[in-house]
Amino acid sequence: ETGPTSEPTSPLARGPVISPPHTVEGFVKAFLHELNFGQGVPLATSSQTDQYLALARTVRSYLMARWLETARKRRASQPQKMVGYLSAEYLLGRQLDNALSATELREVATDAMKACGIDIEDLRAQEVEPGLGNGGLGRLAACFIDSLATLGAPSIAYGIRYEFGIFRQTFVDGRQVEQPDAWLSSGDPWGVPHPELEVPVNFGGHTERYVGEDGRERSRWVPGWGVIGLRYNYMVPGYHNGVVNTLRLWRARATNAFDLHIFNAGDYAEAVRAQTFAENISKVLYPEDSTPQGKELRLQQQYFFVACSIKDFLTHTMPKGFDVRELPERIIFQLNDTHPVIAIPELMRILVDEHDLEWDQAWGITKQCFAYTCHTLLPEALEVWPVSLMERLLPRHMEIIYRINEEFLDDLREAYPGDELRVRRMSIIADHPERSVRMAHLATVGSVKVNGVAALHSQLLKDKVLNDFSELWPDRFTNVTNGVTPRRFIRQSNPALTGLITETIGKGWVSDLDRLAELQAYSDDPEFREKFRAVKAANKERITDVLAKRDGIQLPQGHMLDVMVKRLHEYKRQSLKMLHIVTLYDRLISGEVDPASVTPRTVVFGAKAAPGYHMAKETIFLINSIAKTVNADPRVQGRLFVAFPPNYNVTLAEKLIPAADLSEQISLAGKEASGTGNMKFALNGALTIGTDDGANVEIRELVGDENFFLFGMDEPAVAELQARGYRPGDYYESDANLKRAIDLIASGHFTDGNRDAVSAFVGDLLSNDRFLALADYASYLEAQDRVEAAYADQEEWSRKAILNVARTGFFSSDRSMRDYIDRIWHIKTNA
Ligand code: 7GP
Repeated sequence: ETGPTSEPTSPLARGPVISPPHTVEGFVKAFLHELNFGQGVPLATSSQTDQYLALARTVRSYLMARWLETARKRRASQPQKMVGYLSAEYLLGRQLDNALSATELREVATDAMKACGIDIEDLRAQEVEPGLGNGGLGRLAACFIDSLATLGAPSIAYGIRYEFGIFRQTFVDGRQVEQPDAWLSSGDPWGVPHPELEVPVNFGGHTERYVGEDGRERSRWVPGWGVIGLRYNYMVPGYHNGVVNTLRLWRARATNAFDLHIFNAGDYAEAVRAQTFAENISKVLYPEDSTPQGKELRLQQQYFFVACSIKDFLTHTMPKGFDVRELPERIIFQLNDTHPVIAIPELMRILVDEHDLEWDQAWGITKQCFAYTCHTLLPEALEVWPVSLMERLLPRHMEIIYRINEEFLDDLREAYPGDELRVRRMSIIADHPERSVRMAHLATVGSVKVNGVAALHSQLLKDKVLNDFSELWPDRFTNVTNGVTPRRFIRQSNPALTGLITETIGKGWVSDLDRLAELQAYSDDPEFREKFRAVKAANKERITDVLAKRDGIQLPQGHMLDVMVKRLHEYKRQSLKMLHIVTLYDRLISGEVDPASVTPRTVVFGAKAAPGYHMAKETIFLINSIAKTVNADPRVQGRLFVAFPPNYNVTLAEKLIPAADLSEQISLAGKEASGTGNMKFALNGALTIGTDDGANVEIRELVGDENFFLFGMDEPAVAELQARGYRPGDYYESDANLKRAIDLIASGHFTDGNRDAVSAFVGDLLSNDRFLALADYASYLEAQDRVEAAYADQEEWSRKAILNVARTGFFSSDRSMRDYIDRIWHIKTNA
C-alpha cells in the first residue's frame, strides 16, 4: 500500500516489523496474550471456541508480520505491474492448517498447545470453513491465489465478504433442505477489518448531458442512492517463501446519510429498515452454479464489489498523483467469468467522467486492463442483464455500454459489409427475447485475452460459443488449463502420501509438482507399491472415522471406494451413476451373478443442488432412496454400499478424495468446461472413469490410455447424434440392462412402492434426457466392468494409481498461474 508522504522521524518507524518468535515459548506467549487480552479469558476457564479464536489470531499475527514485510519490499522496489483478480466467489476451505504449514509453524503450534494442555486437533475441528463460493469456479479462485502467493506474484484478489456463504445442506426424508451458513457467527479471526476506510458506491438515479468549458459534450451521473464498502483483508500466505498476499473482501454498509429525509420525516423505524436494505448487498452468496438468475440483488453485488475494488486500487494501491494513462503498465484485472464484467464500463466511467479523458483514449486504456476467463459451455450459464434493469440500477454504465456497442458494431459492419446477421449475433445488446446486455460479449470486446479452462473447452469456445469473435480476433483467444494447489490437496489433505513421496524423492515437489514424475521409476517396485497401498488403506480408515462421527454413516471395510463429488447438475450426469448402481444391485438380487465374484464396492456421493433446480433436487431424493434401499438389503450386504453424506464441502473433500480408488468424471462430452476434482483425485492416486470431456482429455493424455477408463461418445459424436435427433426411448427399448434398471426405479422399488415419487424423473429420462445419459449407459457399464477386472489385480492397480500420481504434476495451479503470467498478464514474479 502507499506509504506516508514524508520521511518518518522515529527510528522505530524505519525498522522491520518484528514477528513473534518461531519457538514454542514464543508461540505460547503470543497465544496467551491473545487469549487473555484479545479474547478476555484466562486459560483456566476458556472454552474451545475461545482457544480456537486465540490460536487463529496468534497464527494470524505471524502471517501479519510477513504480510507487512511483503508490502514493505514491494513499496521499496520499482513499481511493478500487478494482477487484480476479480472474483465473486472464493471457496477457501479452512484456514488454520494452511496457514500453519505455509509458515512452518505446525510443530511449534502443536507443542505450544500441548504445553497449555490443549490438543490442537480439538481446536482444528472448531473452524467453520468460509464457503464463499459454489463449486469449481470459486475453488479455482482459492487455488489460484494460493499459487500467486507461492510464486511471489504481485497481486491482489478482490471479492465479496458474504455474511452467509453457500448453504448448509441437510436431508429430511431424503430431500435436500437448505440451512443458512452463518459462518461468521463465532467470529472471523482471519479477517482484518478496516471500517475506517470507507469506499462509497453509487446506484440508480439518472444521467445529465452538459457542455464543458472546452465545448465538449459530457455526461454526468446523478445517482439516486449509495452504499459504503468496508474493507476486510485476509492474508494469503505463499508456501515457505515468506510472501503473504492479500485477499480483499468487501462488505456493504448503509451510508450515514442513507435516508436522512426519512429520518427527518420522523419515521425512525423506516430509516433503520432502509439501512438493512443497503446491508443486504453483501448478505448472501447466490447458490446458483451455472444457472444464473437475473436477480437485481446479484447485479448490485457485482457492481458493488467491482466498484470498491477499482476505486481501492486507484486510490490506495497506486501512489497519489498517479497518471491513469499509465494504468496498463500497472494493472491487469482478471475477470473470473462474467460476474465482474461490469468493471469494464466502470473503468470507462472513471476515466471519462472523473479523469476527463477523451473517449477514445479511455477505451484504449481500458481494453488493455482486462482479461476474461470463461468457465462454461452451457448457453444458459451465460449471464445477460435486462437493459431495463441496467438502466434503472446503473444508468451511466448503460450509456457507456451503448456507446461501446455502437462503435463495435460500426467496426463489424466495416469488417463484414452486408452481413447484418453476424452483426446481430455479435452485438453486446440482444434484442430477443428481451433487450438485454450479453456480458460475455462485453467481456470479449473489452479484454486483451479471452481464455477457456481446459484445451477442449478453449477449442469449443472458439468453435462454438464465441465463434464469431474468434474469427474476428483469433489472437485474442487462448487456453489456460486449470490446476489445483498441491499444498491443500496433497500436502494438507494427504499427509500419508506426502510422507511417502518425500521419503522417496525428497522435498521440493510441493512447490514444483513436475517433480512427481520421479515417482514413475517406483511404479514397478513391489515395496513402494505396498507402501502406496498402505497409504490408501490408512486414508480409507480416516474417512471411515470422519463419516461415522460426522454423519453416523458406517462404511463397510475392504471395499473399492468409488466417488462422485461435484455440484448436482444434469450435465454432470449423477443419474448415469445411479443407473449403474441400480444395475449392480439388480445383478446381485436377481442371482444373475455370484456375489462372491463381485468386487465389493462403496459408492460415495457428495453434491449440493441449487435450491431452485427441481430436477437436481429430485435426483438427490432418488440417490438417497436408492442408498437407503440398497444398504438395507441383506442380499447385497458386503458387496454394495451407497453413502451420500450431506453438505459436501472443502473440509470433507480433503478427507474423502485421498481415500478414493475410483474417480467419477462422467459428464456429457462437450459440457464440463474443465473439472478440477478430476485433477485432485488423480493426484491422490485414484483412477478415473470418465468421458472425453474437459480436463479429462488432458489427464488421459498424460497418464496414458491404459491408466484411465474412457467411455462414451466424444463431443463430435454427441453433436452428430443431436443433429440426427436423439431419442432416449430407443435405448431403453433396445438395451435389456438399461430397461431393467429403469423399470426397477419406476416400479417404486426404491421409494417404498411409491411410483409417483419417481415418475417425473423417469419420464424425463425416457422422453427428454437432455444430456444423453441413456446413450452412454452401455459404454459406461462396459467400462465399469473393465474397472472391476482391473481392481481384481491389486498389483496392476497400484501401478496404474502410482502412475496417475507421477504423471499429473502438470495440474498444479502453480503451472496454471505461470501460464497466465506468461501468456496473459506479463508480470514479473520476484516478490
Ligand atoms: C466451473 C466449471 O463447470 C468447471 O468445469 C470448471 O472446472 C470450473 O468452473 C473452474 O474453471 N464453473 C462454475 O463453477 C461456474 O459457476 C459459472 O460457472 C459460469
